[in-house]
Amino acid sequence: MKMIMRWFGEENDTVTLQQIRQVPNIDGVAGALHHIPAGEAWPMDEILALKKSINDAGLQFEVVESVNVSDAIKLGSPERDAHIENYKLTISRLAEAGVKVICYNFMPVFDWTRSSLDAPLPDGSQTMEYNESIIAEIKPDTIADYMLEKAETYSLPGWEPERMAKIVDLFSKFSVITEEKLRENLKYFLDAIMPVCEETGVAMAIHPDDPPWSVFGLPRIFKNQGDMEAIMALNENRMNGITLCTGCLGSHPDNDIPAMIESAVSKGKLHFVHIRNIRITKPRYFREVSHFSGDGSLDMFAILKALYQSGFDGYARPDHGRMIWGEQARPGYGLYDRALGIAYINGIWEALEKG
Ligand code: DNO
Ligand code: MN
Repeated sequence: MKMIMRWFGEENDTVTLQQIRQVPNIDGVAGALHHIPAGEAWPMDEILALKKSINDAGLQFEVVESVNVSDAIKLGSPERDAHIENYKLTISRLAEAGVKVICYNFMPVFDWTRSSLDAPLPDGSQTMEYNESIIAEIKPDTIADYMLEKAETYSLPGWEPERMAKIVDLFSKFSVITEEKLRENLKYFLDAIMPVCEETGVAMAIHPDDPPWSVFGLPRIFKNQGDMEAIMALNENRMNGITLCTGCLGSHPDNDIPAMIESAVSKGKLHFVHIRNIRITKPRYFREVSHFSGDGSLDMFAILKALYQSGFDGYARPDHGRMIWGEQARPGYGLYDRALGIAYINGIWEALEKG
């Protein structure tokens, strides 16, 4: 298992590569060209510049998170073929730069959804929280207003001000897309890109829907093991694989994370793992907590044991962390709590290896 951290780039991250380099057992970072809109091809010179800055800090650049999939591809609208051609170009260019895994998601309109980005925990730290009763209040026809009102303090990925005008339009377009149709559109995308992945050795790793149930009435197709199996079966190629996010899938108590790990690894399709713990206090209400099993609802030892025993040899990263010790960073992505998470994972892993 290769340990990495997500890094948003010099301009977008409060954490430096030099700091990341000092985390024990760190191999590299998952990076991305965040300013390139979904649907466009990533320029080779910019990919190489990103690689160089990462390599110069003594770190590997083998995972990209994310090359975002455009709304046209998710909707299956006419521009999708042009966007897929661009995606294929990006895959080949990333392969040339030494990238092995691309993490992406197929969630309509938004990436992960939370009701608060800085909920207080009893220990005085801040964390992200999901409270269904707040989310349920937000209806598709009022969501743009809600986002504008919150824009100053509360900006989730996908909630960028420049997207707001498009949001209402996107909601109406996705309102006619069933889960079955969305899955078909994912298959269309995968079938088109798999030959390039096969040829270049780049694995695609889809991230589950976060939270793993429908929000704002939008269709969701990666919520549980059944969905995961269906996605892996959409295209048999081993390069059509999974990012297993423990905190995301684990926020639904029915999801058996060790079983999902075993299944995906046995098919050679687990390429990337996001490791994080959450505490569920009532259905559809959870808070992100430290990685320590005792702090949350997930048994981190059982999860790591499943990875170890199944012979997982892909990439792993701590997912979100709490904001601790007065750190100011983008929600979920401070240095301190994620570094603590890695140290904890390292300890469990060493114990597993040494029996
Ligand atoms: C949350 C994060 C996600 C992830 C994207 C992948 O759990 O891991 O924001 O990066 O969904 O495309
Ligand atoms: Mn994740």
